[in-house]
Amino acid sequence: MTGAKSSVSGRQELRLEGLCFKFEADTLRSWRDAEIDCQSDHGHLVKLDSSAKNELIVKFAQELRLEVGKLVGFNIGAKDGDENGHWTWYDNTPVSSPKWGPNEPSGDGYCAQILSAHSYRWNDVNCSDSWGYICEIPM
Ligand SMILES: [Ca+2]
Ligand SMILES: [Ca+2]
Repeated sequence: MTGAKSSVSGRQELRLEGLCFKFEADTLRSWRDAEIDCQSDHGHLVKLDSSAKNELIVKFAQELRLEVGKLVGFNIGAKDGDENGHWTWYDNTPVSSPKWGPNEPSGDGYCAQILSAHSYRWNDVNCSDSWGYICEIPM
C-alpha cells in the first residue's frame, strides 16, 4: 500500500483510498480531546482495523523521524472505556487485530497509542496523558 503525502502547517497528511490521515505531532492532547479535534474535522481517531492499514501508518510515522532524542506517541482510536479488557473503536466495533508492542497491553491505561519505543506498535496508556494523535477523515 502506498499513499500520497503532503504537509499542511505543522500537520503531516497521508491520503489513501478515500481517507485522509492527519498526523498531529506538535499539539499534544488527551485521548478525548484528540478525538474531539478529529470530530471537528468530521473524522475520528484512526481506526487501524487491518494489518495493511496498520503497516502503512507505522511506516509513515517512522518516516517522520520524530523519535530522535524523544519519546513519540500518537493516540489511535482503540479504547477500553469500560475497562473490561475488550478494546473497541469509536463505533463500538471490537478491535480484532491489535498490534501490541512487547509486554503490552501492560495495564497502565485504557486508551491506545502507537509508540516510538515499541517501533510504533501499540501501547495502552493513561487516557488523560497528552500525546500526538492521528485522525482519519473521509475525503
Ligand atoms: Ca471494553
Ligand atoms: Ca502500556
